[in-house]
Amino acid sequence: MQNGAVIDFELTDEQRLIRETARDFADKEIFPRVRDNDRNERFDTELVSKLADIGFLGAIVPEEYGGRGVDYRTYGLIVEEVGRADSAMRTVVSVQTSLVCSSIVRWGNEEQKQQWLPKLCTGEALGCFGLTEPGTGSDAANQQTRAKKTDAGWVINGAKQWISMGNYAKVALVFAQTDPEKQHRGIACFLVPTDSDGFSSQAIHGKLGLKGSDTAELFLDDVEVPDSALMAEVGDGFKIAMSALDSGRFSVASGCVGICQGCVNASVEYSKERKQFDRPIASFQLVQDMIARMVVKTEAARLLCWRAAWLKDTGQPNTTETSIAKLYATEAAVECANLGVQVHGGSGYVDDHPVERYLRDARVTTLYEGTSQIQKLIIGRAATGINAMV
Ligand code: COS
Repeated sequence: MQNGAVIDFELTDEQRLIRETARDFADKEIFPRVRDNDRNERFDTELVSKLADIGFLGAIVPEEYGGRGVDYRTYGLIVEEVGRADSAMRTVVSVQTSLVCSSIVRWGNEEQKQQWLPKLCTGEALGCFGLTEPGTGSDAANQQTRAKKTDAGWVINGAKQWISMGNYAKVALVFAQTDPEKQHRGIACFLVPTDSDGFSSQAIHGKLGLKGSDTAELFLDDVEVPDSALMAEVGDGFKIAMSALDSGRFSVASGCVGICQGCVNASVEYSKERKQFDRPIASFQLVQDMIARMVVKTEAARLLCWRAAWLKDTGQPNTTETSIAKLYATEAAVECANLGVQVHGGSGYVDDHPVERYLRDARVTTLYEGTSQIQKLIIGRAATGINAMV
């Protein structure tokens, strides 16, 4: 503990109210549409607009730029509720808020903030985060996209892979290498309007889950941007990416708490209704074992997220604690969803119940925004002082 700050498990009245609003929105607006969107692989832009209208895109952005100015604890509560209803919509919230908006808030100049944040918060513009490439995943510093200085600004060439909202975004944060010899210290981050000449995208289909989410490959073919598109300094790009992921991993983790809670809720309800051997299956010890395991994982994941949020809200270093929350919550979501299907038996294998979707949607969370293995290496490095990544 620093500065005499203490973790308070009580939510404030405002936090309770926002959580109730988010819960209500999730139940009334998202849940009724999620199965159809999932079945039809539909990116529901109307629902995205509703998320924006209620203030859930860019909630942590200061009010002067169109956000709600809430703290991370409150943001996490919103993300949990959205994630309980639909991970595809939760991905929209996470990418827009954590990867895009929080980067501009922290690293953008006044002009860039004025240009993009109000539009991102109202949903007038979606944003995407162009870090991962076809050949560059965990080794994020090894960017193959190149940015070359010209008299008029910069020319960018390269490709980006697995980019959420890449087909709908109006602005892309594009990470590009300016001088390969400088390695990660040569990377720059650009705010690239997606209607720039030479910028194109292609949808990626055939995903296991997140079928209601838009996923794209981006192509940058001699894309010209002015100097004003550069965010912070040349060479700050890697730090921008890592700090964005500090926020993004928290958001993914909070969404996974929502998946875990959704599995508990669905499993408790189903097991009390479903009868076998003349008794509700909830009365069987082996079913209660599965439910108890889900409950414990849910609570533990939530508390790890709240700890990470508290560190962020009190301005303390939190990269390791965010990785701990991300690792635990994402693995917990996969385990809870798997247990949820087991509690539901054959009924859990079809989409009349949410658990099969939870399982498919949870699976990507141990991959994106840093695999579980990357989180372990970050945690292991912090614990031992030895970098096992080189
Ligand atoms: N915030 C700000 N700066 C950070 C930071 C953070 N959270 N973490 C690291 N940095 C800075 C460091 O301070 C260091 O700065 P200097 O160059 O001034 O020394 C620089 O970034 C390099 O840091 P580090 O040595 O930790 O980098 P590594 O090359 O060891 O990082 C990992 C390797 C694996 C941690 C990183 O590449 C990573 O997170 N990979 C996963 C990428 C990922 O999550 N991809 C998913 C994309 S979104 S779907």
